[in-house]
Amino acid sequence: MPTTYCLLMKKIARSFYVCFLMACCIVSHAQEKRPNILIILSDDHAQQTISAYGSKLAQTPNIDRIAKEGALFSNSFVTNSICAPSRAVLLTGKYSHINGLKDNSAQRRFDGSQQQIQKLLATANYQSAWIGKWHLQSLPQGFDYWKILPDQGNYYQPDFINMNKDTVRYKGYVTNLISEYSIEWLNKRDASSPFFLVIGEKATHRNWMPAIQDLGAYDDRTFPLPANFFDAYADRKAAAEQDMTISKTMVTNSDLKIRANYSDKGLFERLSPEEKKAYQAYYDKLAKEYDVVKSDSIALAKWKYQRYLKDYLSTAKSLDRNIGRILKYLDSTGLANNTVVIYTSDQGFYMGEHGWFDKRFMYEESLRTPFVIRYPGVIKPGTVADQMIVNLDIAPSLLDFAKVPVPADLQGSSMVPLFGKAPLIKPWRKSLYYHYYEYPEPHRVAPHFGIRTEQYKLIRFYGPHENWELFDIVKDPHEMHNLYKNPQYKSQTQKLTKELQQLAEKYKDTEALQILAHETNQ
Ligand SMILES: [Ca+2]
Repeated sequence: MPTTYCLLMKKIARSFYVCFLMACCIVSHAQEKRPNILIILSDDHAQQTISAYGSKLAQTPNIDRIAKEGALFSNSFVTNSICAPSRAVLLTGKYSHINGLKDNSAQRRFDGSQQQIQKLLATANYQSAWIGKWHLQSLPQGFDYWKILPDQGNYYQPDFINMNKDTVRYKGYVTNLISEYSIEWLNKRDASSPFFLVIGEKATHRNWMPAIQDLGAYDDRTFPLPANFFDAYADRKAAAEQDMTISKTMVTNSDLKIRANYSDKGLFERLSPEEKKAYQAYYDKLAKEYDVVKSDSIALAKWKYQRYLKDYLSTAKSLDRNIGRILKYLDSTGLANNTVVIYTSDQGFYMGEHGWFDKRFMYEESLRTPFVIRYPGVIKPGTVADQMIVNLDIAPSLLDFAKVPVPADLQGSSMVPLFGKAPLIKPWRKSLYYHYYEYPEPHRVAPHFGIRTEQYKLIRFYGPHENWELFDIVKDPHEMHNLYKNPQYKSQTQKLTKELQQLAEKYKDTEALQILAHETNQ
């Protein structure tokens, strides 16, 4: 009996040991397989200015490198083309009407107590940080570390809010500082668990103040004017009413820095005496050019367009250089092989199309946003994916990469199946849903919602301009011809309206559904 008892105990002990070893093996395998995740999220950086997207305006070698070593999404979009709401979509994987942050107003604070990507990743032992532009009014919640710019932040000598809630002013250029603090955190993190880091860039937000070394970087260029620069907005009431044109809205002494006031408080107060000297020396020369064209409205608009592009692209130059710095850090530390790197922007931007700067409209230039992603060994280098992705898809994709279950209330889809390792279980979306809210200030863009398919776009403006717009974006890629009242498109319009209704139902957008219901009852 004792012998049998001993043998039995030995057997049980051995089984436990084997189970223990298996469990260890599973845990270590899972940890080994869990990649680090790094998102570089810029602000207002248009696809039209990125060479990986075919731009001839500028070279962006470091963004291009991510695309070349990974994948470029040629059809990447946002759900609400404006700064703070886009960040809230990234964090929650939910539309603005669900996560609660519909616009940039200071009164509308993001509710950080809700479910967010960093909190979900923490369940798989991820350490998380957000460094740089945040813009959500309420302070970050659920991150192990953060260091953020207050509101929009400053380009020179910016303030950062630290985790002890102190606001401290730092010496330097914002894009360089954000890289420095990101690398500092990467160096000091606990290397035994994977990381999730968002580098929130201020560039290329208005008023486009380049680093001193990049002043005049594009002075030898004359950029081609977009074909629809002098758009008269026929049959597009909301487009006619906006206040975001280069010719009228762009401010000469702040946006274009011509005869800027360097002594008062304001946009230029943070420049050091040496930096002020460099700015004045550069922009004073341009004041003479301005004086030559200022009384001719057409010549002035064209001149402002050139100046806008030069300052914007010069600001983007530092952004791309700093992306290179982060990529080099990943190479030199050996982290590159097990890190998902994403470069994207909070939305697209107008580079003179329709005569505009800024964003907001559901038209292509601001609906689109760059999205390139690298994950060695998983994403085949040089992949170009043409499926329609939206920023809603980022959260579920990251969870998928991290092998964390995706909660059912997330409204996007994981892009991971698109990388070709596994067959698509369900067909990818053929249409996307959009809803923009902020009105009237600052740019008087009427609120609207709509649907975009591979060929058509149907938009319903409401509030000040009850209006429908329909575009054939294959035949009319610049969206100049509103076909809504064209009888030839009647059945197509009916089909799209029905699909728009279905998407509003799917995404639980009650405000849009009420507008559509009211219309049907009339
Ligand atoms: Ca933005």
